[in-house]
This record gives sequence, C-alpha cells and structure tokens, in this order.
Amino acid sequence: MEIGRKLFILLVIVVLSAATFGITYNFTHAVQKTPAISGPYKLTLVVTTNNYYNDSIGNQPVYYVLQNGSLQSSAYIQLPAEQKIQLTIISYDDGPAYPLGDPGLPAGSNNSGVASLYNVSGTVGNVEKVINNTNVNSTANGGINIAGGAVVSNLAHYGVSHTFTVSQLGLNIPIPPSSTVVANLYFSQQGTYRWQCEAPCGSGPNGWNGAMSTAGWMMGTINIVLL
Ligand SMILES: [Cu+2]
Repeated sequence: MEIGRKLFILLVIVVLSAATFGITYNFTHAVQKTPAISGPYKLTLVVTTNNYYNDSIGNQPVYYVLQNGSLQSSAYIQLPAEQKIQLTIISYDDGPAYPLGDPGLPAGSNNSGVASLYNVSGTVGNVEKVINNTNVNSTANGGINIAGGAVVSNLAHYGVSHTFTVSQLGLNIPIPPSSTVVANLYFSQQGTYRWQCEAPCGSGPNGWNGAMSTAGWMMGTINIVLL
C-alpha cells in the first residue's frame, strides 16, 4: 500500500509537471495563425523635385518606385496581369505644370490644353482618390493635413502637377501638387508599354526636354505579365 501511495503521488506530480510544461510550451511557442492575405498587388511611386540632372539643365523632377524602403528607378516597371493593383503616387512637387494648358480653351489657341489629361481614365471606375497636402514640405494649411481624401474623376484646370499616363492602355492618372493619389488598376492583357508624364515638367521651351524625355525620370517602360 505504501509503495502504491508513493507511486500515485509521483504519478500526480508527473502529470501536473507535464501539464504545466505543456501550458508554458504552448504560451512560448504559440504561432499566430492568420489567414493568408490576398490583397491587391501594391505599387508605390514617389515624385521628388530638385534632383540633379546635369550642369546645363540643373534639377528636374523624378518618378521613383518605392520598394523595400528605398527609392528605385522607374525606368522599367513590372506589373501583374489579371490581378488587382493598388497604385499609390506620393508627390512632393508643390507646383502645377502650367504648359499642360487650359482645357477650356479651344484646341490650337494660345495655351490650349489637352482636356483629356485632366480626366482620370483607365483606372477601376475611372476614378482616383486624392489626399491633398500630404507633402511634408508643403506650407499649405500648415503642412501635413491628411483629410481622408476625395474620390474624383477629373481635376481642375491648372490643378495638375504630373500625370502617370499609359496612352496605349487609355490610362491617365493626374496628380495635383503636394498630394497623394491612390488608384486601383486591373490589366487583362499582357504586353510592354510606355509610361509618360504628360504634364510638361521638364526643361526646354515647351518643357518636354530633360526629365520628360529620359527613362526613369518622367517616362519609362511598363511590362505587364502574368505573375
Ligand atoms: Cu511630370
């Protein structure tokens, strides 16, 4: 009987220890199981100004790709076909590109604009979300003022700083000064296309030299492939 009691107590201790260890083990080795996130493919572009181009032209604006925490060249951008894409464009440029012109004036007249470039096209719903004054350098409204944004299908005259345009795909995303723009994209076809800022923000008499005609600055290649 005595041995049986000791064995029973020992058994209780072993069971309790195992249980305690098990609980501790579970606590310290708990792996959080979250369902696989199947959100949209994300592309973030950043427009910066005052980028040195060369001695004669000086500084020019640049479209960068923000990837893994660093700014990388936008000369070649690969995007997935048949997949939702969330494109975010953060522009630190606080001025409009006036040579874009006034779309209210008839074509051929002095300073006539290209009206279609003020419209959002080729995005899902032909809209974009504009969050104004997100530029840390902006002095408007005291600097950063993320107001939640507004979903728009076009921008006001002279209200365009840059565009992100792929003419062959009918894509036009106008960017107001000092703003962040979010647009949803979906491409059903694969192919290689040219992207171009259509707001002449470069050098030269019409603003089409320098950055506007240099890959990785205000133009480049977009390759849409099945990923
Ligand atoms: Cu531009």
